[in-house]
Amino acid sequence: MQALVLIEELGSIRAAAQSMSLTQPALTAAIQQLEAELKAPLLVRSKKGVTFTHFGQAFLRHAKLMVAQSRRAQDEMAQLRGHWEGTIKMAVSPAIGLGLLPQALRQFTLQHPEVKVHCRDGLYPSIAPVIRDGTLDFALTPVHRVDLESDLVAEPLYSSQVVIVSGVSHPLSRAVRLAQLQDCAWVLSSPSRGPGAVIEEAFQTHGLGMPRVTMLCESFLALPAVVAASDQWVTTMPRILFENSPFKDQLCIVPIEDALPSPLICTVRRHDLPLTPAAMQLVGWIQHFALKRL
Ligand code: TSU
Repeated sequence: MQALVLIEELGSIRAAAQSMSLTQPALTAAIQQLEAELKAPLLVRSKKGVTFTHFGQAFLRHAKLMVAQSRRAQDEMAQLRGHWEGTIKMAVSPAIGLGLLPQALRQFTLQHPEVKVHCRDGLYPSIAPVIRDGTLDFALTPVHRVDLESDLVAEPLYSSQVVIVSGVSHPLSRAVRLAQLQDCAWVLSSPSRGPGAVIEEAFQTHGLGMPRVTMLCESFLALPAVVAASDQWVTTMPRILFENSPFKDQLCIVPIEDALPSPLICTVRRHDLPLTPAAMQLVGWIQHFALKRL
């Protein structure tokens, strides 16, 4: 099962075998044995590489969850015995990555230097599939509570502050009403249902039509640079991203007086996969620093 998960992740049987310190023929034989047991072909091998059959894709969903469960079970047993080792896999939103995470990780790694932390960028809902399949232990991301899928649970941490940002020479960089920004070219920082959609919500609340979205930029590394490079775009971003942007001197906060929604940042996990003791401690540090902000 682990091999199948690695084949999908790494894109080849050879790479998966290498990463498991097996020979390619040994791994191929193991997969053939599994296919015989399941009476179904899982993989199609061709010159272009390896792909999953529809049996393979269905089986992979179970395999991912079982591999993740087994990792968690082993980590939990070790941690309950007082051996603080294993891995925590999580995703964070930009506001968390720049705000609470550095302090929380500092405390956590002082306490548990042997626990590996695997951290990636991610926002709900795009991150939901990898929480659902067990790849991630949890994500720290804004969530619309009404929008949360029923197999996930979200515990609120704090509300993120969002600002409207343009390049310094944008003709409407001093606008004070949302209505003035109605004809602007907007860069959305996430698809609808993500926190970038706060601007759509704000326009609706203020009785305006939908904003004119000309670009979707899901890279928070690129977003400030893209907006800074042009005098035609406006966007929304968490205030902390603006404050810490290397392009800050080419950007400005548009001083809109109409209220903008504040995305609620939550810890999101599968409802039936409890956190390991180590993951609980890391979340505990994040909650600790979230409370100190309030
Ligand atoms: S954050 O979740 O607070 O980082 C966030 C991301 C993107 C937007 C608002 C807030 C637009």
